[in-house]
Amino acid sequence: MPPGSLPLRRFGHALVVAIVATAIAAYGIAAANPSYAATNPFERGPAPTLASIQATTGPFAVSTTTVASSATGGRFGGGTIYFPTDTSQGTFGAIAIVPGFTERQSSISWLGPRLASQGFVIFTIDTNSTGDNPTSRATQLLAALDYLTQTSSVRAEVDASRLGVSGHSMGGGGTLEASVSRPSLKAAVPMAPWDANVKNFSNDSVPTLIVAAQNDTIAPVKQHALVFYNSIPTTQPKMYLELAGASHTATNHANTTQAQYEISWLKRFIDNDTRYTQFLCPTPSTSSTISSINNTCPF
Ligand code: 9J3
Repeated sequence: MPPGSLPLRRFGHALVVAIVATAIAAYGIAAANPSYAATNPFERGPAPTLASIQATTGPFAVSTTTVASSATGGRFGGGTIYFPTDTSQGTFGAIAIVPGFTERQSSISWLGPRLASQGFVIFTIDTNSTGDNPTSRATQLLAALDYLTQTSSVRAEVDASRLGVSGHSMGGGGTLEASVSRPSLKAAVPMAPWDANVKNFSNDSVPTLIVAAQNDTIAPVKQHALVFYNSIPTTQPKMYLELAGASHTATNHANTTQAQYEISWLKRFIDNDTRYTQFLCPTPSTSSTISSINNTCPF
């Protein structure tokens, strides 16, 4: 027997002992806690149903806290954080949402309680100026996420590795631009996106749900939403949801069609929660509220 074999064999024994010990420990945790699943640590809330994703309020109670514009160092215009009060399940994924040209938080505020009550931290923001362009809105969205995870009073409740962005109109253009700037984002939801400078998002790798409005005369889909959607590679998870008969500001007010697909999208890609895949794949059909719908299932 070569001289080196004994230490090697000893090391091998130690490794086996370690593996067995780890397996016993893992089994012990699983046996002691029936909710411990070797599946998805980011899953939050009960198994979804069509009724639960269409409901105006989800299973989590929500509180709010405001961020003054004076607290941001000029990086964005302040905002409102909507957060689940139950922290017993661990941290939550989070998204920042920015309004459009001339708009303020009131244009997006319905999404705060709607999405947070499903188990996300939602930061609706104002811009420094209501005239800021999409590129500036992108920078402000990312600054808001940094504020949320590093400085805000709820930072301990936010999982900084599971973040997303959303916005309306110029804020939707900003959402797409922010995705290109920060590919580590897990999801993006541009709403009636408008962007005159950037039309090609072939370098966007963030799973993106574009919510478009069929009768949008301010950001016509053939010059904006559809162009952006088609420019994202078909190898990426992406989805195009066009609200039937809707105008540019359709997403400024609560609507069930947007909510059910947006909740499913955020759950699937921010929480990696495949319990929601059933609402996204196979690609849903058009309906009385959906004039066009497309995506890159499976996911
Ligand atoms: O943010 C938006 O609603 C886009 C509106 C728009 O057409 O801006 C033109 C300057």
